Amino acid sequence: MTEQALLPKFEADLALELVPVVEEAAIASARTMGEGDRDKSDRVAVQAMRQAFEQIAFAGNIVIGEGERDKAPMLYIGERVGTPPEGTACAEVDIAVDPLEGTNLCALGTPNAISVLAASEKGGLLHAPDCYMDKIVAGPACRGSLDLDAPVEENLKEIARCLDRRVQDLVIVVLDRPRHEKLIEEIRKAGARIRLIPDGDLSAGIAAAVRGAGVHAVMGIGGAPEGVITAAAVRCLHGAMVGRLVVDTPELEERIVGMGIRDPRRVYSARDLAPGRNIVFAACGVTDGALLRGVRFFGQGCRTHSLVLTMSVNKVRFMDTVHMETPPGPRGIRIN
Ligand code: VTB
Repeated sequence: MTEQALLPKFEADLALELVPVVEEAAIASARTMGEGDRDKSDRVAVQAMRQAFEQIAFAGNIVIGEGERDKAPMLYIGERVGTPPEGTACAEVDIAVDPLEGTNLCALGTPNAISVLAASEKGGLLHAPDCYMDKIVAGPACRGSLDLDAPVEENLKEIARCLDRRVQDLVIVVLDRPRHEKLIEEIRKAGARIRLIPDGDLSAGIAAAVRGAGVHAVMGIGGAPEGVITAAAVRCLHGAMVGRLVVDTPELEERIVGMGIRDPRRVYSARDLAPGRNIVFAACGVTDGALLRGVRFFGQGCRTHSLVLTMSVNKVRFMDTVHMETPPGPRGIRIN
């Protein structure tokens, strides 16, 4: 359960310190955009993110990362990151990372690849297994109205009612996967509009939790680790989310129970997935997307666009940063 909360000032300071971590991972992977090598794009993002963590004077503990220690050389679950200051007591911070969310998107140069992390006090983020999660994500108006066990049409009617519009006026994001054939058919039958995405249900979830992004909900099955990070953002944005692990084999069920999850079929809310009192969420665009611009390189550096959310310190920050590689020449630094 949630241990001692961090101080709000710590949350605010940490948020700003964590921005370079997603920025560096985004810059490194953006350099590989379009190379068609998703593993390389991911690898350089992980490397850059890990190095950037070292610059922060804190005691970070990876709770969602690249996988188990023996399979992931870096940012594995349980890895300690950061450089805790010597001689002073330092609050432990749990961290969930996805150095490159949408490896294919980056490898192909298509929209919505991001580098992302969430941080909270110890115990503030569910240690989700690397399996699938069935989810519905929507904005604050839909809190308490989403039901994973209800027919698709009913959820859509509820979302439409909460948003004071007709079902036909809704845009629902769904990952383009064969497993969603029935879901897509039911959304179509109910009359809502659909945006099929090749990858990246995490950034779609953030878009659904804010107004004006042209997305009203995300429905369907995606990664559970991405689900926890989405929940961290949703909590900061006061949005609505329900999720349930997809447990389809006895082996997986055993693994999940072994991880301390008593009821593998439990329906989680955003608060259950990210119960922390202090939450920091940071994302940086790799390729251009609905919410964030991708990394733009120019002669003497590059420019990044990040989103930073904090929960107890209620802030949504967009950060537009010019990274200068060398001292600018006589013509100065280009900023757009
Ligand atoms: C989704 C998607 C991610 O994984 O969570 C997906 O949003 C789920 O796995 O970008 P499948 O690809 O097996 O459907 C990603 O595609 C990659 O992490």
